[in-house]
Amino acid sequence: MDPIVIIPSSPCGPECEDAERRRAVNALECGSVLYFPDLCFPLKESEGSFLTPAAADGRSKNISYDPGADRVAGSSFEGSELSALRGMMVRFADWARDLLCALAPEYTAHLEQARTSFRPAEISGRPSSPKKDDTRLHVDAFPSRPNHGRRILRVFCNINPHSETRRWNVGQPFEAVSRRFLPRVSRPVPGLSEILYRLAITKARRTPYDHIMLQLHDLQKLDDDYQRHSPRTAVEFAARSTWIAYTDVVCHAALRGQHALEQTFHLDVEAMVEPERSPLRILERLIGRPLVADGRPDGSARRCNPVGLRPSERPMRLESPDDRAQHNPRTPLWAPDG
Ligand SMILES: O=C(O)CCC(=O)C(=O)O
Ligand SMILES: [Fe+2]
Repeated sequence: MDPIVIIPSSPCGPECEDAERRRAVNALECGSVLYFPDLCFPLKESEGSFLTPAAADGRSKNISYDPGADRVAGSSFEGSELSALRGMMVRFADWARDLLCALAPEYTAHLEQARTSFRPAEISGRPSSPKKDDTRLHVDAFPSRPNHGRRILRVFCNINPHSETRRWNVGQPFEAVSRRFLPRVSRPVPGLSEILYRLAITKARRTPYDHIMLQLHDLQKLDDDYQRHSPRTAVEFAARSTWIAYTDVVCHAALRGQHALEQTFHLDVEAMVEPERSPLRILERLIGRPLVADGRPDGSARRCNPVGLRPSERPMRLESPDDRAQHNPRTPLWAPDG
């Protein structure tokens, strides 16, 4: 798998063959970042004035637009300036959706638009706690927004007006990350998912999948040795370029850069061309049990059959050496929440 796949032309253009499009979607689902060096969201001339850190209120990392509430948060702007900023973000959200639909028509009916974000601040040198620090390698998982296995698909544009690149590191494939950190994933505290939901700390109940993804995110960011030594590829995304990634499997760190737009979409695993590439299915294969049965909206359980795996793919038991001393070794460390 290539960490980065460069797409020289727009996927919407007539010059792009269907076979090329399918190759690109396959690479995306396998965990590559699709990079469009010659494609970018067109800003209006008047929107150039938004490209200043002063556009943000200083309290939040990014300015965000919530399509459900039709509201911008995290900006210092007011009145007509705020409306114009909202207009830019709504246009970017539409542009990002059109791009994805042109690239992957099979996703069209299933894309759920989540937040849009505008990032006018320089990344490097920004103070942050290690868990919130996106300059450290991580896969994305949102603490307050459990997604029950749905994919996190994101479109980024570098809209820097001074030709400055945005620098990322892209780390190991998701399965390697999982194999490294799963043995350290602790059992969820019984009942915690329900309490967090009732206190409105989370927008939905965390499923076992959400618990594991959050732990992978935190364990990665908190592991200094991993941050220093794990394999990675450095990438410079040029000014006026676009990139797309499933950031729940692409291990990434954003090191440097200023002025970007980002649009998040969610997608059901079943809407993928190859659902087996999803982090949900990869984790279920490694662990040997369903991980969202509790969280499925219809309450149904899905079967997970690890039969037929190669020896290297045998289900892992989530145990740490400490737990082994205290528990029957046949008891998995991990058990359903509740
Ligand atoms: O701002 C960026 O370039 C990416 C930061 C990041 O890790 C994220 O948004 O998940
Ligand atoms: Fe991230």
